[in-house]
Amino acid sequence: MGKYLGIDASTQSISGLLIDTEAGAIIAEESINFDAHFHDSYGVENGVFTMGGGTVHSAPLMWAEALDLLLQTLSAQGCDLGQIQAIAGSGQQHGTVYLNDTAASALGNLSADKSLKDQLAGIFSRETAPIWMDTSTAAQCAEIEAGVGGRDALLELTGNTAFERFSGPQIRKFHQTEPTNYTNTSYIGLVSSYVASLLAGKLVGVDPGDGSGTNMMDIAARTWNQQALDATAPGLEDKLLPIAPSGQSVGAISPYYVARYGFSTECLVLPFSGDNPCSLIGLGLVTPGQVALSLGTSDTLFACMDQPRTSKEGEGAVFASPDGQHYMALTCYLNGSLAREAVRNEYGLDWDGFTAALQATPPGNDGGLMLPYFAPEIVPNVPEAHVVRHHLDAADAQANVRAIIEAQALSSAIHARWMGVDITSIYVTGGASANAEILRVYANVHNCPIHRFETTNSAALGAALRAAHGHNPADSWQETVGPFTQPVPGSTIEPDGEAVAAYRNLVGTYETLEQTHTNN
Ligand code: XUL
Repeated sequence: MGKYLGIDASTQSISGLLIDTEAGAIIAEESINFDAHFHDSYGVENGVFTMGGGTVHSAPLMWAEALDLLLQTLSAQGCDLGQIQAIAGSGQQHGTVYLNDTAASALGNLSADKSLKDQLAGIFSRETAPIWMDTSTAAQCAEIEAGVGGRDALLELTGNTAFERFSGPQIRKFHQTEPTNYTNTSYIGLVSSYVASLLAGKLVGVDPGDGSGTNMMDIAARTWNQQALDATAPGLEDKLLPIAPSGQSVGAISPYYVARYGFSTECLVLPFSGDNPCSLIGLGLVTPGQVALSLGTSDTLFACMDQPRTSKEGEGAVFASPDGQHYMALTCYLNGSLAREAVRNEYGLDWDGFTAALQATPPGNDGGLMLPYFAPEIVPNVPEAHVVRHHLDAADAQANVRAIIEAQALSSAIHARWMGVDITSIYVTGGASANAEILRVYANVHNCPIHRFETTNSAALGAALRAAHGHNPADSWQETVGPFTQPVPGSTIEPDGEAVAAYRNLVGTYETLEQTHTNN
């Protein structure tokens, strides 16, 4: 029992979330927005540099400056940082940070009367860090897949096919385009391990959760895979630290933070993980079969799996869970709110009208189906936007409302099969989760209860819970996450037998329609 800090180093901001496990409550939350504080000094927009040709980078020195500002702000707000027993964190996934041979000693000799920025400006062998939004490495993806014996071989070894944003293809591009700077790089870390290194005052390894997003880690063994490293860049193993188990402290916080912000000398630092793996914990998904669905701009489905199952069709990514035992499946649909709003606008409805349309139409929509690709879709792979209506009158507003929601729910069931998860409950978050009629469709399609979950910052919360568990490893994960991950009281929606049967019949028809109109 005690106080634990979770830090989320994300694309547009760095946030801190402090929990008190005795009270079962979040006791402080603060966020530093990069544009608000550093637009002028670094030139970032939305936290990044958009450099053309799909290249998107950010500034690791800015992240260090922002960390100082975050801790200063928390302390100025009256948070007693001296009571924090452990810190863990979360980082935007895949981004790589390149350090030279002065980094280890600069981190180890931080002086409390100068800022991190003033002391660390010289540690980089590359001033900028490519991040997850970078799509410039298609050639390197193909080369890495070929280098390990093909796409399926990489999938088998690492749990994922090569993605442009993943770290390995980004490292390969750096080696190819800046060979001297690559040679002068002593250490390559991820956003997560870099921020952990700042706090620990020493270089910290990448954890399995974030290592899974590199195309370089053996997903089952949770160690770097030599074959994948060889296919990525020469001498890479010498620039990486061993994978650091997510739950094991890497040591106490650097004396810099003790002197400057009043942290306890006993405060432990745990390895940071990726933001999605941390969200898995922050949403309470520590048992296989638990699934969370975020209904946002895009819709994202997260699941806790007992095995590192993979999708040959590229329906999703697989990451090791930072709980140290399980795996996380992540599937992202681009046509989330985007498509719901497109239908709402097309028929001139407000959200009440949208809800009324769902209430007025029967489950199964009398056979009317829609393929809702208002924008190109990730899952299934649909490169060009196109909307298909099947036994559905385009003039019938109410039937079209039901069709878009049923399409999204049916697609979420079809493309969750690769996860091999027997879905027992779904926690739903995000803007559209406020709509009980939408959730009812999901309950009936998946034939399981749906619970609404009000998230704050699930990645930072997950990080704080990881810190708590790392400090109290004898507690079960369920005990650790339970008090912080309860559904909204009264929000549970149970499936209805008749509607479940209607969808059981419809899912095959939808799948055939989808296959007819897509590449899958
Ligand atoms: C996941 C991904 C993003 C980043 C954003 O694969 O690229 O979700 O982690 O923070």
